[in-house]
Formats: sequence, structure tokens, C-alpha cells
Amino acid sequence: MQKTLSALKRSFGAFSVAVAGLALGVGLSVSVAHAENWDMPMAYSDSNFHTDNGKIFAGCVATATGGAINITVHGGGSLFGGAEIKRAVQTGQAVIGERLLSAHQNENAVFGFDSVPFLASSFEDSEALWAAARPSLESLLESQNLVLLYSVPWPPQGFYFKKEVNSLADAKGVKFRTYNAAGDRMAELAGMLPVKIEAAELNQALATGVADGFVSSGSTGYDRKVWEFLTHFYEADAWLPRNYVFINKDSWDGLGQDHKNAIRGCAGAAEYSGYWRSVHYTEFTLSQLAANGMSVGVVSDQMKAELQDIGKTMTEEWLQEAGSGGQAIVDAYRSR
Ligand code: PCA
Repeated sequence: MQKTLSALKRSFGAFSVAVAGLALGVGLSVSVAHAENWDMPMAYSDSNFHTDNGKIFAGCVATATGGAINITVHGGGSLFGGAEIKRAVQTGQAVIGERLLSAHQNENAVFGFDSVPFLASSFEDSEALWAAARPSLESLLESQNLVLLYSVPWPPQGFYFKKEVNSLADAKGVKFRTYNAAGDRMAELAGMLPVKIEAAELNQALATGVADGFVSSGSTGYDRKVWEFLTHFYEADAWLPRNYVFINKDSWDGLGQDHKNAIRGCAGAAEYSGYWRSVHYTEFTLSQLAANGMSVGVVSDQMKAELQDIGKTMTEEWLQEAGSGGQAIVDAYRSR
């Protein structure tokens, strides 16, 4: 067993930490009478891979702590809506939660590092960018009474419409649902009319004509069955925004080292498996959009060039807003 464990550790990097965490959990004798029960609000649908990954993480923590910490995942914004989750965890209304990192871009531009158009538009680049940004994000969150546990990217972002769109001129004036400041700015520069809406409210917005298009991945289009309202998905690979799971710092500081190790181990495993689930979900969800009657394809060359121009403007704007902190992330990413 010992030999098998160390072989696993050598081959699986972050995943090995979880194996160690689980092994530790098996050896613990915990009185479940003192079990802690934590709520974990998450913003995306119960069927989504982030949410499912969060449930597996919760199961891992229960096992690795010998039943001392039980986390209940509340998907689809059912306990707190997406926009409320960070504050809820900061203030201890929930111990742990998940949120879209770039949703906090208005608070501090550094949070938007993952939504700078075309800075990182593949899974590999997204991981390299995350490695460059992680230390800054950890300290930024720590200054807000939060401890970062793990982060998983969404698939690459594209555009949904109700009609064929081959250039920005075709998209002009479209009421366009976004989920962060970068999406708003991109829509604005493209001549569309941005409206920020949580994924959980997307269907209602499409059904009532509040939005006739949106930015997202194949994943959210599939989760929300948007073929009921829209006809086209254009792959643009504009960016890969990340979700992150975080815990209230006071709660974290109150944990014993064994439980911290167990949670860190499970978080490493969740980051690793979440990444691969996102990779595999990409093709699956695009094929499902097509199977349900949508036209799915890459943006036209003209549209791509127009979007890249917008990307240049937005990169300059972001670097200005994010200051030396943002520049340090980009430098670290580019010098890899
Ligand atoms: N889905 C989420 C964020 C990015 C994505 O692919 C959404 O549309 O809200």
C-alpha cells in the first residue's frame, strides 16, 4: 500500500495531495458528535460540472476528515444568488462557497485577469495564466477575509445569437447578456447593448426578450437548453473565465492542521479533476447544441479580426486599471 501510494504521488502531482489527505482521514478517529456542518452555496445549475465537482470535493472532505466536516452543496444559486455568495462567505453567513472570479472585476481589476480578451484562449494557456496569477489572487482574497481553495476554468467563451452573425455590423444593437465587466465592455465596443444577468436567470431573460444573445461557453448553453430560444453559437475562444472555491478565513484559521491538510488535499484533487472535466465537457456540449438544432461553428474571419481589435483596446484598458499588479501577472505569464 505504501509503495502504491508513493508511486501515485510521483505520477499525479496535485492529485497526490488528496491521496495523502484521504489516507490521513482514514487514520483519524473523530467523534462525529462534534461534526461541523457547512453550507456551500454555488451559483450554477445542479447539473453543471463545476457543481458536480463541488459535490465530489464535499464528499472527499467528509471522508478525509473522518466525518468531522460535512459540506452541503447548494447549487443553482438556491441558497445565495451568485452576486451574494462572496459577501455571504466573507461575513460567515456561509463558511465556504463558489463564485466566478471575474465577477469581482468592478471591485478590483486584478480579479478580471482571466477575462482579458485573447490573452489566454486555450486550456493550456489558461492554466499558465492561472499559475502566474494565483499568488496575487490568494493575497487579494486573504485581505478580504477569504482563503482560496481551488479554481476551475469554464470552457472557452463564444457568442450566442438568434440569427446569423458574420460581422459586428450584424450584431449591432443586439440586447446582449453578459456575466462580468469584460463582457459588458466587449459588447459595448461591438455596438451591442449589454445587460448583466446571472446564468440562473438566463432562460427568463431569453424568454422575455430582455436578451437576444449572450457570451458564454457551450457548457452554459447546454445546461440552460438555450436552443429553445436561440439558433447560433459562434466559437470565439475569447477567454476562459474561472470559478473559485473559497472559505471564510476565520473559519479556516480555527481549523486544526490535520483538517487543513485534508481540505487542501481535496481541493488539489478538485482543481485537477475539474480542469479535465471542463476540457472534456467542451466538445460534448458543443455537439449537444448542434444535436438540438443549433448552428455551431467558428466566428468568421472578419468577426475574428474585429474582436481582436476590441481585444487590443481592452487589454490596454485592463493593464491601466489593474496597475502594477496586473502587469506583474501578464509578465509572469508571458515569461513562462
Ligand atoms: N458560463 C457562465 C460563466 C462562463 C460560462 O461559460 C455564465 O455564462 O454565466
